[in-house]
Amino acid sequence: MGNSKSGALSKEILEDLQLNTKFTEEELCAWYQSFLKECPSGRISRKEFESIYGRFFPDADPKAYAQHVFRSFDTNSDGTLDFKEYVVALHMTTGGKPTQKLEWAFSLYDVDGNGTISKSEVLEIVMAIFKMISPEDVKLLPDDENTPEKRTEKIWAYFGKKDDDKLTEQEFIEGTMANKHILRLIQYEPQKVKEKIKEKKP
Ligand SMILES: [Ca+2]
Ligand SMILES: [Ca+2]
Repeated sequence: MGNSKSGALSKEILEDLQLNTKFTEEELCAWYQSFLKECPSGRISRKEFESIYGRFFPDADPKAYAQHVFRSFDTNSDGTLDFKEYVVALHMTTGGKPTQKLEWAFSLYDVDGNGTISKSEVLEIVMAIFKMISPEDVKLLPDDENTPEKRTEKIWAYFGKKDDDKLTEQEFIEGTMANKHILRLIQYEPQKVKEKIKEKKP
């Protein structure tokens, strides 16, 4: 933190990031410089994060989803993302091992952070995902998953859970690895929807 003003990444953070991600020292240092240009304070606030997200989804309402993603990235819960949290987040969501992605997905769905996922937490995230899908794309979804409620029912049934049951991290990760339908339903994949549209066009 003390180093954010000097423009150099502390040795400790650098070593930690090299150990926990696939990025090289050169990549991390170059990345840190551009991070500081965008965020001179060395930290991304929730508002800034929402506006960055908004730029990627100009036609949708990604605010609710962005807030959940921000919470899952802000691992020390101080209300800002520092460079380390930012890099770890990008690593987990883009280049990490499947289990790392699912660990992240678990933290996204565990809205209150109590270590288990309830059905209402699944519904909350699925509702946020639906706000990012345009009405035309929703029409292309199968009938039993074209509302947040139906989609949540389907996910919960795949996990074999009753309404008041809870999912542990292990159950969540194992269940999702064992059933690719779950993986598809818990993710937001605009690209897949776009491909479907292409297929349907004459
Ligand atoms: Ca933080
Ligand atoms: Ca929870």
